[in-house]
Amino acid sequence: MAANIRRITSRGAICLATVLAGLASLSCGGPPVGDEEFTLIADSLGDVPMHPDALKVDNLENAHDGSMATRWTSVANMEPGFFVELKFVRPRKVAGLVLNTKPSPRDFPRKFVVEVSRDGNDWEEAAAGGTGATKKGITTINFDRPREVQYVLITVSEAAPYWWSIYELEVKYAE
Ligand SMILES: [Ca+2]
Repeated sequence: MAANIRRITSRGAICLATVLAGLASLSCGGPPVGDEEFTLIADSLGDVPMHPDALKVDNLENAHDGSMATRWTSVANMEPGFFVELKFVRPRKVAGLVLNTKPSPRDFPRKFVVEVSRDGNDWEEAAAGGTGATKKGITTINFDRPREVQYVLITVSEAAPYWWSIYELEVKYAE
C-alpha cells in the first residue's frame, strides 16, 4: 500500500513539474479531458450590453469544455462581423469544424466565412460563403482542402434574429 502511494505521489510530482515547465498535455497520467489541442481565444462581444445571464453564457471556455450543458453565446442577435477565434497549441492539419448548437437549434450561423492562419498575421479563407445547419443544430464546416493552421477565425456574414451560440466546438483533424 505504502509503495503504491509513493508511486502515485511521485507521478503527481512529475506531472506538476511538467505543467510548470509548460509541457502540459504530455503524459500526466489518466486520459485527457476533452481535446486540449486548442483554445478559444477571442470573440466579438466587446461592448455588447450584458444579458442578466451573461456570466453563465459569455464565456469562451463554455464552447470547449466537453459539456452540452454550457455554451458560449453572442448575447445579442446575430450580425455580420460577429466572430470567434481559436488557437491550436501547435500547427495542425485541419479539414474542418463542427459547431454543436443542439440545445438551442436556432442559434446557428446562417452564413459565415472561415479564415485560417499559420502565424496570426497572414490570413486566407478556408471556407467562404459557408452556410449553417438547418436541422438538429449541427453546423459542419468543411475547409476547401485540409490546411496546416494554428489560428482559425469564424465570422458570421448574415444577420439573424437569434443569438449565436456554440455549446461545443469540435475540430476535424486531417492527420
Ligand atoms: Ca460546452
